[in-house]
Amino acid sequence: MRNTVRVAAGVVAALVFALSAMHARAADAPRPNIVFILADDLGWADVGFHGPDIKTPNIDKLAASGVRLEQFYVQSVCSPTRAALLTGRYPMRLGLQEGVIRPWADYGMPLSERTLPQGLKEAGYETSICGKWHLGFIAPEYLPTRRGFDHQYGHYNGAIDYFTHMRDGGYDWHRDDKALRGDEGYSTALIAAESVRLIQKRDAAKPLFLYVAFNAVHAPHQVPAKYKEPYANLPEPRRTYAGMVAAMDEAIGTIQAAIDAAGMRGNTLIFFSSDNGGPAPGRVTSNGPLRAGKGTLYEGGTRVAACAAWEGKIKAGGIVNEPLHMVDWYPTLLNLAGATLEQKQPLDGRDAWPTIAEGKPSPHAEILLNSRPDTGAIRMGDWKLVLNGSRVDVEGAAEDGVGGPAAEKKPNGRQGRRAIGKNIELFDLSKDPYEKTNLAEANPEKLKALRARYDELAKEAVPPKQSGKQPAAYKVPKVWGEVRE
Ligand SMILES: [Ca+2]
Repeated sequence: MRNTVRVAAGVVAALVFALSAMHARAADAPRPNIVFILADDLGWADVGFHGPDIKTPNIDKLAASGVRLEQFYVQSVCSPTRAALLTGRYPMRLGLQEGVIRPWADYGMPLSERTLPQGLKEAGYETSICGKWHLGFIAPEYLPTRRGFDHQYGHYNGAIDYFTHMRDGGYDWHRDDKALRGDEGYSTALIAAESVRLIQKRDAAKPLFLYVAFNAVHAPHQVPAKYKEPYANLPEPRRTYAGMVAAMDEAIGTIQAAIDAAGMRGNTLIFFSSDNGGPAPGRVTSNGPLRAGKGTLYEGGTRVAACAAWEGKIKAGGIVNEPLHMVDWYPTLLNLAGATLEQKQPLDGRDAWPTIAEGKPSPHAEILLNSRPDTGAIRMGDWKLVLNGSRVDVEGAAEDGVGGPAAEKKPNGRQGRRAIGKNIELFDLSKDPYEKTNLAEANPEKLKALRARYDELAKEAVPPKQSGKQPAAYKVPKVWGEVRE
């Protein structure tokens, strides 16, 4: 009994200590402005700091002013990565582990989720999204201004037309979740112009969270001619794609210039990455030596070019070689903002700030790259288990408009629905970063350990939601503001 009391007192003391530490942290939090830039479908080697084909001086400059995250993971397609960022939770917990949210989807990111902008707003931030949402629009409650953003500008869907801003018969260009006519032009330039406006017109009494989610460089492949002129050496469609990357790089330069002009560089954390690996590698994008591309769980689908900069806080010219995942930004940013992490839903993300700013090891014992009924992957240390890796996220890649999914040319087996466990691959990324040698048979103990942890996590998945095929009677949701005649 006495021992029980002593233990209980110890627990209380520990709790009091933890709470006071948390409050101290909140009071001391640096509360930087946050400019979080996400490219869409950019290949790993399609930034200047990874590959020779395409010049990206502004992204390179940003990377050189901070650290490159060389083992930064995302989901293999668009909507799941965005859900991971905004919730800090693996998409399998949200039913978003398969495909993307297409125009006719009858679901969105579950309303029960607390979002990153909600947390930042609670901590006193001004919150804005500029660009692509892609997390649901079936009803007004699913729209950005109802999920924590003070300001919204841009589009709800993937694969919009860069000039007409149409998707499947619907006009998809909005401000503050109301249809916006009159902003004509190339979407990449419009997103940059609005980002600049939001920086200039920010409420100076509050720190700013600006989420810049370009539709660039996702298909359809469209760009004003001047941007592709320097790339006559590249065959189409890669030439046009290179021009689209150049236009996005220019836009990122414009945003950085606005940050400098506002005198914000010293108290602004800037992040840049792609939302998934490059589709159709070799034809449209380049993932360099990484295996496969968008829609797959190999490195070419899930490891992306990424960098983070904050003058005076992140050492310039550094490289972080520790594995991190998009879910980590949720706790990392909320901690930097002095916001609370107390919430109903448990997080998968871990605070990555000590890894990024102080060179500490990854906060993860493992990273779950995805878990679906027919495919999945997990990384533990340098080891990676891929289950049925020949299965491509066809629905996620179907919006590419580049002739099908982003499979490699010779996957290990046929594509299609197959029971998980028929095609098991184990890689040692420390010796084999390009996933060429399957060590599953040679390392049964390692295989068993990774499989056991994978199975444990997979049990926590909820059934995947699916958009399916476009219904014959499809009509643009009224919530877009303008419906098809
Ligand atoms: Ca994407």
